[in-house]
Amino acid sequence: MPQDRSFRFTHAITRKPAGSIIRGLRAVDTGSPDLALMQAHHAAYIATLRETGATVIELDALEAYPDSVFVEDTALCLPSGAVIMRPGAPSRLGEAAEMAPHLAALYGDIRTISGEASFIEGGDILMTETEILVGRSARTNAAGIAELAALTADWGEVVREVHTPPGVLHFKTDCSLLDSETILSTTRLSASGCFAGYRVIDVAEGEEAAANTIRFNDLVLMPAGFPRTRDAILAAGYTVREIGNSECAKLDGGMSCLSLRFTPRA
Ligand code: CIR
Repeated sequence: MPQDRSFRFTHAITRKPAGSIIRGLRAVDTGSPDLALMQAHHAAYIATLRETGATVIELDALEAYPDSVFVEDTALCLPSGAVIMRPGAPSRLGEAAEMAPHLAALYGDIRTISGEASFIEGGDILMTETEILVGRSARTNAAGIAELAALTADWGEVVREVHTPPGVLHFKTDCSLLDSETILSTTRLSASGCFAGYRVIDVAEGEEAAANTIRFNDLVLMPAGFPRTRDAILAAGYTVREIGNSECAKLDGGMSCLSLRFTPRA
């Protein structure tokens, strides 16, 4: 396995938010997202990824899929190849096939979750240096996880099934990787013991929405507005960039959802 595979990347793929985002899925209606503000936040996010030296591919908006800005859910990019997901939200199922050709153009080996009863979304998957943690959720089921494990076994991947806290959209809504041994997590998730063996930094109480960050090369991108969690990450020695996330948050989206991050292998 390449060293630091879980946070050092040469490439990212993003997709422009569509005007149809106002019809995007959300657990609780906290108001309609402002497309212009979301576009400004999205541009800042992409500029920050580029600041690390990475190539960022920006795909066109897909009006037919309101949630398609959240590209992370469509695929899992690994050192040996990419796996096309099978989103559990019916309105998002078609997004995966839209992503496949873009990854096929960069990767030599593309595999696809295809079982009729298998559902799995990238937001439920946390790749570390040594394993792939997959949280069962309302979007990801045991059949999807088993199929991912079978598809990636010959790449040397070890898949471990864990649980997403009740009422939480995705596993990674509540956690993120900061480096090869460190995970930022809400206490409601880490209390399950699923991060035994890792160093865990706690998200400040009341700032649970700050748990979804990304470590991308030398930077940690986190949503703006969570000063106590930001200070905890800074105190641990990371370089932080705060990105506006108010509009994506209305749709339960955060830092990880907005990109696929990878180092392609021919
Ligand atoms: C959804 O419910 O599918 C979108 N509104 C939000 C998806 C967020 N994706 C992610 O956390 N990976």
